[in-house]
Amino acid sequence: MGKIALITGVTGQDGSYLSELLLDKGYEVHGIIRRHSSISTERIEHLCNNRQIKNDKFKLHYGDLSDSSNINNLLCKIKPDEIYNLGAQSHVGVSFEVPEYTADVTGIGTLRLLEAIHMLKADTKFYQASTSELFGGLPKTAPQNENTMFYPKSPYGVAKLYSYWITVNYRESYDLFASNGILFNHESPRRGETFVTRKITRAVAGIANGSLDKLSLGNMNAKRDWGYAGDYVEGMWRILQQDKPSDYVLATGETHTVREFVELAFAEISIELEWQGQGVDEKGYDKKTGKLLVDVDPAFFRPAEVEILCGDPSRAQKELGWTRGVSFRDLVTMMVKSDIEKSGKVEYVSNYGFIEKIG
Ligand code: NDP
Ligand code: GDR
Repeated sequence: MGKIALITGVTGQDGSYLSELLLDKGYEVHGIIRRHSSISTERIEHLCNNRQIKNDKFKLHYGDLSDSSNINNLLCKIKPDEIYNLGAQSHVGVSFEVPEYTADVTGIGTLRLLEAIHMLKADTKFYQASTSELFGGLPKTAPQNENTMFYPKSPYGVAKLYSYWITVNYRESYDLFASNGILFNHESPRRGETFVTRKITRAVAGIANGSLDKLSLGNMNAKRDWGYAGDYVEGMWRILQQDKPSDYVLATGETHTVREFVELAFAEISIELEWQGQGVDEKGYDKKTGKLLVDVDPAFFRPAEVEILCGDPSRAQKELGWTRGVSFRDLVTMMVKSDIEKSGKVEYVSNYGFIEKIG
């Protein structure tokens, strides 16, 4: 009989790719979805409506990481072999606006799941979606690996630090199979519209089709280690297939500035940018036409910033046999292409995702 997996955050970027992967491997996949005033299952719609996937293979349940009775009931009912805890208030910038909520869902939500496994004495393997944001504020430590000191720089990072340690603690205290994947940034055409990569690629598509004039960003000097989400969900699964639970960094080992991402994205539509000014006055112009295409809006600066992240995935390469497949350049191409294809009706995402329709 196939294994049963439960995914929190199934409607998110990673939840959708992981569902596909596990269904392909013959799992019965259960996902927790929240009640929204409008439909939030866009990324998994193709799985819900796919006639090839029998109804009993992909099931959704209402729930919330803030509700322990709901979590306990679902675990009793589903009896999963594996739980992937991907649910979170996952936006670093927004976590400064809603710190308490972020702590509850992104931090204590993990405890609620672990405690349910422990109380039910279940033989369930647990994957925690840990993050490079744990390393945050120690720039001189890059490249970061499993032994690098943590120093989170946001309420999100601090909530994830709690989740990291409570996962380790339940493993050590109660012998649970509980592992952390410390994942560096991973993106895709399904990336949320308010994360910087997708914001850039959607804006480039909007500029290409004439529905948008310019792109406004925050800190373009920040450096990130960006990979492709489809590669990273394979790593999550491999982490739970090991003989022993442990913690692994998944990363590309390369780092690039936000500005480099912007330049490559515009190059996809044959625009070369020329930069003038610095800091909040920095502006990017079309080298050929002189048109202003990129500027800086201080509204997108964060109260504290993580300047550089670059992961060292050697352990995952050696022990999990995992490597990233898609290069940085191919990732940019994939995302711009996808947004151009979708850009019949481009919407502009303003500060933290309030959507203003243009045209
Ligand atoms: P997304 O923001 O795309 O998805 C987050 C998911 O969490 C959504 O399904 C969302 O549901 C769900 N969620 C939010 N709040 C709750 C709640 N209270 N109860 C239950 N579910 C909730 O994130 P990603 O897919 O990009 O990331 C997956 C996980 O990995 C997250 O935990 C993130 O913090 C972590 N991570 C991500 C990295 C990345 O680069 N993508 C890197 C490292 C870690 P809804 O659709 O209803 O909003
Ligand atoms: P991050 O991703 O904070 O790394 O968290 P995000 O794409 O939001 O920011 C990356 C960097 O870009 C800078 N930046 C901007 N960011 C946004 N969102 N919008 C802007 O306009 C903008 N301009 C510049 C940011 O300041 C930052 O330095 C993501 C999330 O998926 C987390 O859940 C995950 O844990 C980490 O990646 C690893």
